[in-house]
Amino acid sequence: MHELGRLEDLPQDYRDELQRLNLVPLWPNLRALLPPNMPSRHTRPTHWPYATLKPLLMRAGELTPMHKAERRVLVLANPGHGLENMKASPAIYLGMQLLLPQEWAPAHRHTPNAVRMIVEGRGATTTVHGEKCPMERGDLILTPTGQWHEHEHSGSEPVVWLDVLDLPLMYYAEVSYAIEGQRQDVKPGRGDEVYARGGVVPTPYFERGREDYPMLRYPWQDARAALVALAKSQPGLGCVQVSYVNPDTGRDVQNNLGYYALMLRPRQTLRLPARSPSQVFHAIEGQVDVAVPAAESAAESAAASAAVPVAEAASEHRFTLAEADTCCTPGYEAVTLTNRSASEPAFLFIADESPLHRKLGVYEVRG
Ligand code: GTQ
Repeated sequence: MHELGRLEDLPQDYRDELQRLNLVPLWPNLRALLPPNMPSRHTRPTHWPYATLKPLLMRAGELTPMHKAERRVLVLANPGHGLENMKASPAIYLGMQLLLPQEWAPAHRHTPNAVRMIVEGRGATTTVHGEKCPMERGDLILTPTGQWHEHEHSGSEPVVWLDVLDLPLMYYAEVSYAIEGQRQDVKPGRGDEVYARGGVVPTPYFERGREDYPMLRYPWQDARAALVALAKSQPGLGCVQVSYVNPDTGRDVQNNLGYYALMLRPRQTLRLPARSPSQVFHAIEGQVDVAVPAAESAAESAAASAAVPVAEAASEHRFTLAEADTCCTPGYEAVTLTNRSASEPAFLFIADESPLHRKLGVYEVRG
């Protein structure tokens, strides 16, 4: 690939004239915009241990009352994107949210899609679109775009959950905003009861009544039971994983981000192939080693952008995810997961950008 002309090669008066007229020559920037074979990625493999995060979150509970926070959240920000940009990856925002007993996080709705993965505590509920969803460890609760939601807590211990939103994408597209609202009226009925059994769903006699998001709460005990049954039924299956889907359509549960639960058998090592989407891993049960190999291409792209020291980009990243820990990995890299236990399975919650990549037509598996 031959070298292209640089900005410095152009006479100053020409450059000044271009700038005055809001014009930019492409060729000095072409390789940065369209790097050979591999996109440049700002997403760095990053680990947020719960043991170090939790005391700071609890301190936020003392320092900042609810009416001064509205949402009491510490954002898990990827340093590769700049902490102030509050992204875990190009499309994924992660936040750890704390609700203390008797607190209420007031109703609002917004354009970004959100989910909650409950980390600890009991007795809190999230009311989404009039449906009151209990929050228990490992449950996944959806807050799809535009739907009213508020969180309240009538238990006695702090409740913590992981928020996953497509906020960076919405913000980038200049469509991110929120509307404040009143306390919702709770309607009877729960999607997780209606859709409690896989394989049978309510018959849609009256299409008009059908909701885009028929199920808002995915109880952990059901997802876990599905994984255990899958592992038992298919002893040779390497990747014991389930996808969170819309039970009426079988498709991804939300528009842009995909959600999955993975079981690793005792001592199992699983190599996930290099695929285009960035991923987030959260340990629900067990301890899991995560390895992202040294990437030659990352070193090249870092050298090209000079944003990251080459040594850092080129080194292998290894984390041990303890229970309630969270990490993220960049796209186009293989990820190897190992369950450290010789006797117990480990369970991970995964979020990724697959639905978005499929819509963009850029979803890739590189092996
Ligand atoms: O709970 O509604 O972490 O609106 C960020 C924005 C949580 C929420 C976040 C939000 C929420």
